Amino acid sequence: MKFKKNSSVIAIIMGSKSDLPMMKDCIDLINEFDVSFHLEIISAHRTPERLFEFASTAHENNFKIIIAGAGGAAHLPGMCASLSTLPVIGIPMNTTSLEGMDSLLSIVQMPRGVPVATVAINNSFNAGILALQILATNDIKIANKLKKYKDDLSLKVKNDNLNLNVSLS
Ligand code: RP5
Repeated sequence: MKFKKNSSVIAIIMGSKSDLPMMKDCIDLINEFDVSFHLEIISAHRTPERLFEFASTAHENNFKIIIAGAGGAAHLPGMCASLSTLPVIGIPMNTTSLEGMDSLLSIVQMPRGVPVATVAINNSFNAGILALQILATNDIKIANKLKKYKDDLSLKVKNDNLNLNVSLS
C-alpha cells in the first residue's frame, strides 16, 4: 500500500481487528484535535512482510509518530521501533487470559537503543495525548489545545472538591 506523502501525520496501527474497540479512545482524541492519521491493521506475526514495508518506509512517507496497539506476544510496536527512527508509542492490549501483563512486558522491555514509549494496559487515550504532546513541540495550535485540555482537567478536580463539601453537608 502506498501513502500520499504528507497526507497523514500519525500512523495508528494495531495487531488485529479485535484491538479496534480499545484503540477507539485514541482515534477519537486525534480526530478531535484535527490531526490527520492513517489507520491500519498490521500483524507482526500474520503479515510480517507488510509490517516490514510499513515500518521501513514510515519516515519517508512523512509520518511523524507511530502508535501501535498489540496484545499477547505483542511484537508490533517493538518491531516498528527496530525498523524506523520515528518515535513509537506502544499500547499493551488486554486480549488474553494474562489480562495484558504479557503485552505490557513484551512492549515495555525493549533492549537498549530501541525504545518504545509504553502506556498503561488498554490506555490508548494516553497514547493519543502523548503523540499530540510530541507534535505540540512544533505546533502552537496543538499546544494551545493541549493547554486547554490540561486546564480543564485541573478545573474538574477543583469542582469535584467543591462538590465533595456539598455532598458532606
Ligand atoms: C495480537 O493478538 C493482536 O494485537 C491481538 O491483541 C491479539 C489477538 O488477536 P486475534 O486473535 O483476536 O486476531 O496479535
